[in-house]
Amino acid sequence: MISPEPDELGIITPDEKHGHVIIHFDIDCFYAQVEIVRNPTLVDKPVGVKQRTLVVTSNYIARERGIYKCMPVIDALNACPELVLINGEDVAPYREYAEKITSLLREYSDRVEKLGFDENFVDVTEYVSQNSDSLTAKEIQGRIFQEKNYEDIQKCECGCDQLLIKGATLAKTIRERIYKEIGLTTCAGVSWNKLVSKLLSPMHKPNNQTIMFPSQLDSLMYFISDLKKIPGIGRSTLDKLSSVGVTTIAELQLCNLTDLDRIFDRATALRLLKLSYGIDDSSVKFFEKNKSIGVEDSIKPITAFSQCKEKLKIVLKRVSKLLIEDGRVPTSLKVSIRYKNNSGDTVRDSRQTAITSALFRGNVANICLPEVEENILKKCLELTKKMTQPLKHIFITLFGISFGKLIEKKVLGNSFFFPKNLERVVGESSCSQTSRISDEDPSDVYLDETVLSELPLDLKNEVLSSYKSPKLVKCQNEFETQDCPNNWDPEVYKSLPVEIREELISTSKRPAGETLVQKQQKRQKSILEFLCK
Ligand code: TTP
Ligand code: MG
Repeated sequence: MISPEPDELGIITPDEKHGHVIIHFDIDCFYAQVEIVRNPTLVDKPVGVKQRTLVVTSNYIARERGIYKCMPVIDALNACPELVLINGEDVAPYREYAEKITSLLREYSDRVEKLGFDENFVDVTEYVSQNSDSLTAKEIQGRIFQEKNYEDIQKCECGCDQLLIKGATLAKTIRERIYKEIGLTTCAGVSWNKLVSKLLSPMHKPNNQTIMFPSQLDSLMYFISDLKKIPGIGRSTLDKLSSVGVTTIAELQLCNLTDLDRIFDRATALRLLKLSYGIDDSSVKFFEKNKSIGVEDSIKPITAFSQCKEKLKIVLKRVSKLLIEDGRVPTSLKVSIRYKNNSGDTVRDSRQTAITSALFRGNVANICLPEVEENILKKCLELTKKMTQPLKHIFITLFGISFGKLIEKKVLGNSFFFPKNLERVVGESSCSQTSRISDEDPSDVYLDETVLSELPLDLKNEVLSSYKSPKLVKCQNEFETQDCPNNWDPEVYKSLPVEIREELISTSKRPAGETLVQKQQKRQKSILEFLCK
């Protein structure tokens, strides 16, 4: 053994700070539960969800009858002939439910990090600290790792135990809400770091939660034992470790950094050593919307280019639904195909192109309009053509359409201009480049330069020529979804800070303001109608 390096080994001794409360949520038999919520008559039946030839998950009744994840359909039906099998190849409903859960979790923290479809980390430290009194419970909710009595557990000097206990109360409350409001049962792990919470959450499946305290960390890592169970240690890392005879957590703990330096860079070596001790200082990431929205469909082979449009249309309809739910406007389009190349190998390819957000006329829901749909299909076909042109024979077995570079609708982004008496509001909000607008002339029209620049040239000229002397302004901030009073443009209203909105409401009640606003709204309506022609 080579001598340890004290500075770095100092970092990996189990003395990390325990100031955080991190909950890992995992939905029980996710796809199967969603199917049961959608069809409650299935509740007492063994239910499996299949994709192609595999049962990708099943409810716990089916699991008791021998069904396991990714079991071949044939074997599953042999093991449990009464199994109700549901086709789960369309993942849209699962996505919808996953999003419902994420948005509920976001009520408790901005730090909500998705892990796959049905798992989320939530850093609830701030919520727990701010709601400490209401989370004080007589007893610890859920189970304690290894069924210990809290009284027998060595208490941590930093006082984090109480914070974690309150975190467990919160985890229970959240799980109850998910069940009541969305209909799904979940498991949860409560601890001070992501790794430990993730390792704890499946310990009492289904519909339960597990908490652990820092003094139990060594026991947890000893109990887990298998390196494969540590998230963040993937196949290639496992192979490298096994090449030097390391296959268990205990063996990894015995390594020193210099041993690991031979096969990993220093940062990776350090991270691995820390993980083996249950130390994970990665923070829960801030919630981030998906970077792209897409759907892929396996299809019966098609052998002529003329058949592509019909298939692409089906995929486009599905992805459109997701896009509308999301609400952001895409500015890139990608088409993927799986096909046989000229050597007869099945391969995948994709091509993408930029699209202008003006295509959607300010609202992504317009993707359903026949002419918009047709326009996008045309682009999809062009991309498909680029991929299939070199082929001697067409043999396509999958189509995918994905929209990317999604942008939030900007302030005024789909209203094109705003009522003049918003000028002060605009000045005070984050539209810093907006010029101050005079109060005097009610006939003034203010057009959003950014939106205008996205229009095709002919439309842009038409808009500009429709108004005597339009003033161009640039707005850059993005809006949150909020309620809007009847007499205001919702998109503009949504962009404003709460206090400004309150002021706005009172301003809009003044008769003089009302007339001006109404005038401007009329104008706004007409321009929108003009654009929707
Ligand atoms: P998991 O969380 O692994 O499983 P689960 O939620 O069904 O069951 P558990 O109670 O053990 O948490 O996966 C989440 C969903 O992902 C699952 O419902 C179906 C889907 N899935 C696949 O599509 N392919 C796969 O190979 C696996 C394992 C899951
Ligand atoms: Mg799950």
